[in-house]
Amino acid sequence: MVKSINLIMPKTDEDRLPLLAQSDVYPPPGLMRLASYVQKNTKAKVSVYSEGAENIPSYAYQADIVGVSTTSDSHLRALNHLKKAKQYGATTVIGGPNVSALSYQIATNNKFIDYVVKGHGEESLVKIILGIAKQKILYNPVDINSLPLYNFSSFKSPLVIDQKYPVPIINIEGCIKAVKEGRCGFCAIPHKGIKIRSPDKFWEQIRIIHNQTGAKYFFEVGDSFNVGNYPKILAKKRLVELDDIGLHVYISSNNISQINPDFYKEKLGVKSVFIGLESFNPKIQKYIGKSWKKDLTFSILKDFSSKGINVIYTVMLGLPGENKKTIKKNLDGVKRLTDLLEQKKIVLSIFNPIPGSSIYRKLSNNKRVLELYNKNGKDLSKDDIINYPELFLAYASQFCPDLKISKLLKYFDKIKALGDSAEFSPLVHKLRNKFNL
Ligand code: B12
Ligand code: SF4
Repeated sequence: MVKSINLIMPKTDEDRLPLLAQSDVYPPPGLMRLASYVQKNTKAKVSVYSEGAENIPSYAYQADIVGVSTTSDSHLRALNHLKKAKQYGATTVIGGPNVSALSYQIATNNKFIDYVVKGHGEESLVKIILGIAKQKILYNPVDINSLPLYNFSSFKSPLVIDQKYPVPIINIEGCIKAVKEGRCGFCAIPHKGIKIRSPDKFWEQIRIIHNQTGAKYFFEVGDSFNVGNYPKILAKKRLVELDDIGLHVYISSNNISQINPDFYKEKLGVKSVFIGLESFNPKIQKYIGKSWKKDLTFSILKDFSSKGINVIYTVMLGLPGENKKTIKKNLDGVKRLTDLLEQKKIVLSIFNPIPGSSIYRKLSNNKRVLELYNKNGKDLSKDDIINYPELFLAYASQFCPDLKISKLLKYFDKIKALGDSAEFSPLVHKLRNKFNL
């Protein structure tokens, strides 16, 4: 009998706020990749739904297998979808980034979940479908180059292509900065090393989606686009018919000196670059393992901007060692950088200690943080539902002893006001409510 598999991407939880909600509506590349692999390797019928695009219809829960993705900010919703699917009698599977460091807790606490998939889902899902999965927690890494390209035919939620927002694709896995200098302290991405899809496949993937949907603007979600000579080879292999395709890419501050904004614009059609700066304080940068050269970085970003390429950069407040002085330095840094840029797009957030990151490991071994957090039935070592605002406060009391939450929120607003469209941090409104600010 042909099995039906429904995959669901939940929205960000209600009490959190999405950072880049507009791209939430597009088919999620992780689930599209899973769907195409399953279709190639089994006879199952796969459908993908996205809660960013529609309220999940009840028929989406009525399948032989229902798989749901989870991030730290969509976990509650993910659990609710799986509960509903279980009520309809489905075999339930959870996967996604939030599983990597919490697989044991998720498997233990949620009896309505049958399988917990760590890391890549392709092989594990096929094993579940074929009935040969032996454990509740599965881990089966795959090589990105062995995976089929996908189109959006299994995406069943309404697909609206808005050329203003880039459609996500995935051709690069891993981060050049993490490989060269180690992972940033706040980063919980589990991939080791870097895997890159052949340039032919990169453009072919774009061509398939472009032909199917008319989309002309794509978001390569790989953690760093500037990997060795990849951009150069991509430019050489660019298909003539894709001349008018635009790209949005992540660039890494680690090897920014190798980037030529002219080349990115003219040869690759890059329309927008996203760079993680996080802090303008060398001491904090050192602590989180993300140091960058100010003059060089400012000058390359200015160059991008003057060529009409949109520059989006991230700033995170509340990192270890943050105090009034360091926040003021961030404010000053943002002022100086925004003055250089034509567009002033900052993704501003308050540091969210997520499981899997090295800072999380430190705080979860800190006796005082645990004393402060583990109250009212909460237990950081056992729970999969984490109260991040409470955890942030417990962490901040030990890792940022000179930081006043009222100052943090005040300066958050000041920095936010400097950007055209600085985004809201998920933690901020919770903290505001708690402190009546
Ligand atoms: C692109 C992206 C986005 C896009 C999503 C576009 C889209 N429509 O999907 C946007 C900008 C909308 C976005 C939003 C958010 N994101 Co985001 N995002 C990414 C990014 C850069 C790439 C994700 C991706 O596509 N990877 C490639 C695919 C192939 O991998 P994958 O999604 O992990 O899927 C594989 C496995 O995880 C697994 N899998 C995934 N789901 C499932 C489900 C089942 C059933 C199974 C079996 C397996 C499985 O199989 C897949 C294939 O192998 C990652 C960083 C990264 N390098 O992964 C962050 C990342 C996933 N995002 C993250 C976060 C926190 C968010 C937000 C919560 C931010 C916010 N507050 O708004 C929101 C949440 C949105 C939501 N619905 O929950 C975190 C998650 C951390 C964590 N531990 O949970 C990450 C890891 C970034 C980070 N530095 O920490 N994001
Ligand atoms: S935060 Fe970004 S730059 Fe730092 S290790 Fe993670 S993916 Fe790489």
